[in-house]
Amino acid sequence: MSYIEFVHPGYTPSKNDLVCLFRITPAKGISMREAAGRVASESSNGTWTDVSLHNTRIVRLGAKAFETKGDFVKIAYPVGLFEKNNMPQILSSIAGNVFGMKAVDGLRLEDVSWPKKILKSFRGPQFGIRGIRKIFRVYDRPLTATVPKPKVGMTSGEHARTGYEAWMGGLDLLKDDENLSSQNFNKFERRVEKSFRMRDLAEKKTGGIKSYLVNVSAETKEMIRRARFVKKHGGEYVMVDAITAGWSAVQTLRDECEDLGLAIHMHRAMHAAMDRNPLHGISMLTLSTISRLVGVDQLHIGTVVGKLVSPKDEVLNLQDKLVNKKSKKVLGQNWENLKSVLPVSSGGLHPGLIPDVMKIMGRDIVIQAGGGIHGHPDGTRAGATALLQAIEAVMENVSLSHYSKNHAELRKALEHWGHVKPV
Ligand code: CAP
Ligand code: MG
Repeated sequence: MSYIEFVHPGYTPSKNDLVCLFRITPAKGISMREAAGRVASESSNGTWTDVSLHNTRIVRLGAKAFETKGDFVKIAYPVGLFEKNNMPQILSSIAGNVFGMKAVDGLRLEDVSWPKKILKSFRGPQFGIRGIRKIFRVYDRPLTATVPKPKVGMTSGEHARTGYEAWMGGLDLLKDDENLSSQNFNKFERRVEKSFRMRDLAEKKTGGIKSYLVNVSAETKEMIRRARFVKKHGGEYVMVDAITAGWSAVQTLRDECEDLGLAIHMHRAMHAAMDRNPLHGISMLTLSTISRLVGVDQLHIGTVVGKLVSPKDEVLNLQDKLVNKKSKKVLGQNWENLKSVLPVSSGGLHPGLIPDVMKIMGRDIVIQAGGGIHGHPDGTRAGATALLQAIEAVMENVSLSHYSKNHAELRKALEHWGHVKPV
């Protein structure tokens, strides 16, 4: 089949088609129509030359580039091209060789709309936002988390004590950093045992419900062992660096977490290697749909105002894809009965930025601050309290400066960082 046989202007996708939105920068001498045909061909069942085997079944499995607007092209894929519940195979098709084609100077997978037959073959989130809130019995404010900083280097005892201080300061969640796993100075088992002992003590003293996002990222069988260890020690969550661990590993972890009843917090480390270039790679929006399908319960989506790139329109589109039953943004998506994913705002946050974050993202989020808590002049516990006070001020519709008059921890945080937007 020649490339042009994969171009079908005016085709209307069937409800069974998977649809991709690509941004295509054709190579010199290649028209957009030819580039679209090449992308549709290479990502489905074509190749650079005609081949002898050519029958209706094969033709029917070919993708169809059916709409071009500027450098954005929509391509429809028959569901039969894909294996259900097999994320690696689906991505090897729609997000595989195509990125290396000489016919394009740039190619970015902007969004994917998933047909019901594929959607239903994945587990989706176990808890959803409602289920997560039920763990803490906190329904009206953002959940709060902190990562002990320096991100790696503490012993398991120092880590657990930092967690205790944060929980005693009022936070809901302790979180491992993305590159903390089981280094010699902070072995996984020791950290889990000590941190949950501290958690139990903090719960007893505060009367609040506390939990811990334990990073189990590792080789898949080891991740399963670590998840079981967390469960044995009374944990409610595991955390996984899903992009560096790999989607099939996350699918296996998701299956295990169903049996263990553990929620999954997904860190997105390495996403910016794919999504930062507006002309080439895979958008965070696409990655967010994969994350909801595979079934994480919480996902980092940026802050707009913090230290890492996260444009406002992207953050709002991500919230639409993760939270709503029917997403409207970009390609839209009816998520059927798949539960929602709780967005996490993190990266350079401190109390002075909380009003901005909540104004943009609302209250159905997790707010994570690492440096913005442990860098507080009076230490971790005061930093945690200052973060909660900033949230309380927003909830009561009071300015931070006014609220800080009777809240010393917040006042100290504002004196120290003001409203600085870290870079
Ligand atoms: C934040 C963080 C998170 C980033 C990840 C860090 O620490 O722990 O990994 O938020 O980025 O290591 O930088 P701070 P994103 O609170 O001290 O900045 O949330 O955008 O995926
Ligand atoms: Mg981190």
